[in-house]
Amino acid sequence: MHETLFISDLHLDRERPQIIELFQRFLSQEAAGADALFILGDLFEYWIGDDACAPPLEPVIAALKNLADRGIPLYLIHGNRDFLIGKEFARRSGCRLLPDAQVIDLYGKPTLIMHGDSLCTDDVAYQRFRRIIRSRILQRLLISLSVAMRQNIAKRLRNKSRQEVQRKPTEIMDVNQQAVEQIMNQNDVTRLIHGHTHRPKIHNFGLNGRAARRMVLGDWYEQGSVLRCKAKHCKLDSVL
Ligand code: LP5
Ligand code: MN
Repeated sequence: MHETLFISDLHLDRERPQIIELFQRFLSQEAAGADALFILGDLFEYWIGDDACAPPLEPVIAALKNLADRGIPLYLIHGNRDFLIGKEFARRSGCRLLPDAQVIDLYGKPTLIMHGDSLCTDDVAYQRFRRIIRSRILQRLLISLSVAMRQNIAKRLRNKSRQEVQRKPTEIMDVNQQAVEQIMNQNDVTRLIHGHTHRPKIHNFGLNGRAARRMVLGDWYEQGSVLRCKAKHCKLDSVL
């Protein structure tokens, strides 16, 4: 059974051990038979550096490594919560880090994969924040701080973000269709897979006279969302 799996927005956190367990089961049962597994960002609730992995998350790294050692290719894109995942995590988990906006060959069909946050261009305040927080110089500075200081900053940012998200109109927190079409054109693709918005759906639309498709992954707060792609078609599903 040739199948490639896509997941995102698991937001793994020590406070939700049942989702950590669900993910471990997914890795050992479903992903073990896949051609590849792509994790499109926000695997973790937040990540403040590879040197500060909380012990309850260690088994996740071991489970990923186990899968990689069994020959299943694992790929990871950063999300807006875990963009500080680095080379050490990649080495220990056996995941290959991909840049945001990567074209992959999905059974012969060029497919663009992203986290999706960069497509939410109507959320101007977030895009401004993103440019700053994702700058290399700031990241290098953040990573040089003590774990306690980083924890503190992450907590403040989460609190601020929670307040902001509550007050923002929900429409501006979805992707902007023009931004979608622009990046698809730039990469010459008619298929896009992303997460971030937690609005699982397959959108069909026309792009320069061709049929295009945007497949949006859901989150793992209540249950696991997975996109299963075979050579002929992709299906949005829940994990078993
Ligand atoms: O995360 P989510 O989905 O709830 O909301 C996002 C956008 N918010 C974010 C911020 C993250 O949640 C913050 C957590 C990151 C922790 C990672 C490690 C931190 C590194 C530092 C430690 C070393 O991404 C949210 C979007 C929403 O998606 C929908 O797309 O709207 O955007 C915001 O809320 C951003 C605000 O609009 C602007 C925030 C300005 C913050 C100013 C700094 C405050 C003071 C910080 C103290 C140092
Ligand atoms: Mn996200």
